[in-house]
Amino acid sequence: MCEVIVHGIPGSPYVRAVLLTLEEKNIGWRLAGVPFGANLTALYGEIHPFHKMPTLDHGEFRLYETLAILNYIDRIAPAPALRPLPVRAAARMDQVIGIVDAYAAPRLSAALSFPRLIAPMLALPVDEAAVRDAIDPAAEVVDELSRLLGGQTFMAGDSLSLADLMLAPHLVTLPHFAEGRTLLRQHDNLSAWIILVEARPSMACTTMERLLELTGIELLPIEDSA
Ligand SMILES: N[C@@H](CCC(=O)N[C@@H](CS)C(=O)NCC(=O)O)C(=O)O
Repeated sequence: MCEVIVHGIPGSPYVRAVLLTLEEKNIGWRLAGVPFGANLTALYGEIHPFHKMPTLDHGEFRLYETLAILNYIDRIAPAPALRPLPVRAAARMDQVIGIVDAYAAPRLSAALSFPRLIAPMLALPVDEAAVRDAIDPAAEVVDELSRLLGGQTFMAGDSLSLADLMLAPHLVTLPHFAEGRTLLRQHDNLSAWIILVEARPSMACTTMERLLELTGIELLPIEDSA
């Protein structure tokens, strides 16, 4: 198989979803690390026209949009299958992936995990009022994901699917800060899901710490890295 290169910032949940999928498929990958903020440069615009991440290079083939990338990986490496065949399980997987992109990413990761976990590393100021205002919208997302998970083991049923891999990077951060723990308090099923997913070797291989080490990127206070 041609070399697989993923472009993105270590710590980005979307980037991690792609790396998790590659790991679950046992496909080797290299992270072309993008320093924090460097996605806004004209140079990076040649890699992703909308200056987002991730972008995947597979040989000569370049692809962005995380869902497209996850589906592509599942097609080029069919085992283990990460897209369920039963129609309703597949629909649930697609629904959860849509919820992640539309609601979990902005309301959980951008509005809460970023100011609580990443901003301090970059010495960025935190708008406490904005964090407070973010709690109720975040709770709507967590409540709904918990309702959809119900008594199932994984988001789309009994086996791991792309829905779990897309969602995991946005939820596993919650136990690491007070507001996140409060959001999970009423949802034993989601807490159990987080423990189950966190135990996968793919998660250990894709922590922000490991990705920083692999890429040699340092998280510096913004004024020092400018
Ligand atoms: N719909 C896009 C969303 C990608 C996205 O929002 N990525 C975040 C990374 S977590 C990003 O690039 N943020 C940087 C920015 O907005 O400047 C996808 O599925 O790939």
